[in-house]
Formats: sequence, structure tokens, C-alpha cells
Amino acid sequence: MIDPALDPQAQLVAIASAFDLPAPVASVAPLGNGNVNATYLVALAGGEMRRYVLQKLNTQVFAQPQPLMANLAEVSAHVTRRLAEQPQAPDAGRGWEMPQVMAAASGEQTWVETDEGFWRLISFIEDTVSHDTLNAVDQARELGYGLGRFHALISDLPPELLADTLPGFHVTPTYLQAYDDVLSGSDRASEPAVVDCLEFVAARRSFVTVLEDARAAGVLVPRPIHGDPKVNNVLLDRSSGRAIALVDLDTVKPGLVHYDLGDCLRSGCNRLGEETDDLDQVDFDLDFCEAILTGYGAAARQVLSDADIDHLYDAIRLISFELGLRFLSDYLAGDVYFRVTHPQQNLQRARVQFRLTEDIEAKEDAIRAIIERLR
Ligand code: GN1
Ligand code: MG
Repeated sequence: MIDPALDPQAQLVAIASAFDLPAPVASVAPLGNGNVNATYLVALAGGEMRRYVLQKLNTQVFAQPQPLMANLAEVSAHVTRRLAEQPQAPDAGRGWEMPQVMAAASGEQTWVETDEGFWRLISFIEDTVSHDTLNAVDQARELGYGLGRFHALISDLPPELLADTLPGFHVTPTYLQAYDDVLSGSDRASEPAVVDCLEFVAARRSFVTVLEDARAAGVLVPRPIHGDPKVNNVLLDRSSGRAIALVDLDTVKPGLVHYDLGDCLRSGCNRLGEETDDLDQVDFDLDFCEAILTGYGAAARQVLSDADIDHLYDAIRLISFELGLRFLSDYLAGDVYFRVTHPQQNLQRARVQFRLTEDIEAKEDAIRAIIERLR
């Protein structure tokens, strides 16, 4: 339905124009640097200041885009209702924003399908910044606060309203199985840097079930989570620096809060970020760890049980390791999942996460002491 003779920019404008918008589309420009979906910022003509986020969903990863859109609608409606009941956070007198999905111009549905893929349009939250890495303790506290606020807001969303849009997501034993499968057929397995990574994984095999065992035993209980709360998915108010929204809600579904806390901490405490070449300098920043957990506790201490807190150290170590394993598996598979801009990128990303895991292991006592302050 989009004229294939149009140049790529004109095609994007045509796709954005297929949504129900208050004015004609003026421009569509690349936005952010997600590893999965392709993302653009849409501006309108005629003095209409509202802007939107256009995304082409990666349907290799999200094979069922329609239940995913239904999840977004559920979460958005739930949080919007909760905010209407209690617009200000109890402790800080601040607001919170929820991205809204836009309807297609043709009818009720919230997506547009073209030969190029599955597209959706979401409101853009203005006057905010996001960071790929943290560089101040205040930002770390806000990252933690943002995740906590989001958890508190969705904590009473009935899990059965959410479809499982990505089976196996953050179920570490599943990633280990996928790694074993891909390793046996990969022609990259004998490269020296890969061999080091294989040894790293081999030494930690017995650890991968730690959270799923606790879940199976009923010690940890699944509930709605964000799924991907890394640093740049938390939006900070441009002038106050306070967290006011979590974006990238495709992975909201039932899971363990540990996946989120582990992901938030492995992302926030790695000051050099996921893409660094400076392996020797990769470390897990304890000051940021403390600030993230303090911020989280201010917003959501009540959602954590004692058993949740007992498993937090393992979660931090495991989710760092898991992401390294996912990047490594993707390198071995020939880069089929995470978007890459150069051939060694997924291997390098894996090495960064493994180095981070090692530093977490070395700092276990200090991290456990910080976690204890949550009780
Ligand atoms: C992916 O697309 P993006 O960058 O938001 C991935 C996360 C990883 C992250 C690492 C659905 O997220 O799990 O932590 O890359 N999302 C999915 O940068 O696999
Ligand atoms: Mg994401």
C-alpha cells in the first residue's frame, strides 16, 4: 500500500501519515539506538508541536505483534487510571508520563502493516533526556526511582491480562540451551577471543538456574515487569533531571522483578556502557549501585518481599552474565538478533558483559552489603 517507487524518506512519511494525526507529517528522522526495533521521530507541519515515535517492530524478535500491541494498551490504560487516582508520587510531588499508542487512520487498530513490516506510532514525551551511560549519582538515583515507580504502578495489574509476547525472555536456562545448540554448528567457535568466552560460560553453567529454581519452588513469584529497563529507557525531565517515564514497553509481561533490577543495575553501574572497547576499564560502580537501589526503594520498597531481596545479588550477577551469553550466542549464530554496525560487535558486547560479571563477582560482599540496606 506504500508506493515502492518512493524514496525511503518519502516512504517513511507515507507510513507515518497512515496514522490518525492532527496535522500532516513534516519530517521523519532516526531516533535513538535500540538494538531490536527501528525507531524514528515524527514531526508535524502547520505549527502542530506534538511529536511522535514511529517504530517498525522487529517481527523476527516479536513474532506476535498483535498481542504485543494489546499488552501495550492494557499497561497504558492501567497506568493512566492509576495516575488519575493519584497523579503525584507520594514522596516527591512529581509527575509521571505514560506513552500512548496512536490509532491508525483507517480504523480502530493501533498499527499499520506494509510490505516493509509492522509499524506503530506512540506519543513522544517532550522536554526529557535519556542517557546511554550514567555519569552522576543523582542520575543513578533517578534511574532506580523510575524503575521503582513503574513497578509500583503496574504491581496491581493482573498478570493474566498480559500475553507472553516473548516466551523464554530472561529465562536464563533457555539462553544456555540456545547457546549450546548454536555453538555445535558455528564456524566462529575456534576464534581465540571466542574460546576465552566459552571458558567463561563453562565455569558458570551451574549458576544459570538460580532464579528459575527459586521461581519453580514458589520462593519467587512472577508479576508484571518492564523487561528492558536499561539506562536509556528511563526518561529524565530536562530541567529537573527527575525520572518521569519509562519507555520501550514491548517486553512488559509477567516475569520476576529480578530480571528488571538485574538489568537496571548491570546497565546503570557499567559507566563505560555496553559498546566500549576499553575492556580493562569495565567495572561495576558501587556508588551507582547504592544510588539506584536507594531510588528504587523510595518508590517501591513495598513491592519487594524478603525472598526477593535475598535473590538480588544473584540477579545482578545473572542478568549481566545472561546478556553476555545472548550477545555471544548471536555472534556465533552470525548476528541474527541484535542489530550490528560492524562484524565483531556482538562478540565485543559479550566480552564487556562478561568483564562486568567478573567485577560483580569480585565485589560480591560490598554489593550484598548495599542490598541489605533495602531491608
Ligand atoms: C535489546 O532493543 P533494545 O536495545 O531496547 C534487548 C534487551 C537487551 C538490550 C541490550 C527485546 O534492547 O533485552 O538488554 O538490547 N531487547 C530484546 O542493549 O531482546
Ligand atoms: Mg528494548
